Amino acid sequence: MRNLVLFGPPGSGKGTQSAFLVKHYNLVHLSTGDVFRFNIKGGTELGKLAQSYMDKGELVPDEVTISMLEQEVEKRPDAIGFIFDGFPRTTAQAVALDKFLETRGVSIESMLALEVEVEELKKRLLARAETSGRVDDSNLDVIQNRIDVYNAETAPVANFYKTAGKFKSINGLGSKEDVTGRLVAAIG
Ligand code: B4P
Repeated sequence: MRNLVLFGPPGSGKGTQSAFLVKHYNLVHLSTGDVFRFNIKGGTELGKLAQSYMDKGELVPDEVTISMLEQEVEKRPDAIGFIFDGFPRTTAQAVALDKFLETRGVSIESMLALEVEVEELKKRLLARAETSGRVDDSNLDVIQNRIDVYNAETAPVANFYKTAGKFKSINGLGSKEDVTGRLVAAIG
């Protein structure tokens, strides 16, 4: 089973690149952000809870996110592998994911970390806001908070995969196709 973690700051291209990689490798795409947005749209209790954090650029609490992620994996017993997009975002989530996969006799193959400088991230998110209608993309203070939360809580997750020898750094600048080419070369 091929399980990949696509990692990087907000706007680094995780969702964009996942769309290509799932087709290329025939994997299931699991974006925690997409699942939260689906629930917000549907007005579920989970959606209401998630929205109160997402609109401010904060992370949704670990226990909620971890249990949701596990349920999503369990819905796909047919999968030959997953792309985890936007998960794990904290070290506690990374530890929980490892344990969960271990109970299923599988593991993460590698973490692919998209590296993009801050000014480019802001530019991309503000451009997306024009069409996405996402509250968390349209306000520069919220974007800055998302980047700060990433640096404080999410960036350290890379060390977890570095220690395990599974970390791969990918230059996320350039055209979407250029970035895809680098990812495919790194995945092999
Ligand atoms: P996500 O949905 O994961 O949102 P994101 O980080 O903004 O998306 P992504 O990185 O995939 O966007 P992309 O660059 O592809 O998370 C949203 C929120 O959900 C979080 O802030 C948090 O509140 C919550 N959440 C999610 N997961 C969680 C977890 N595990 N724990 C707790 N909370 C969680 O796209 C950005 C734009 O850039 C697009 O417009 C795209 O077209 C453009 N772009 C991409 N590649 C480009 C390139 N090479 N050149 C130019 N533009 C490019």
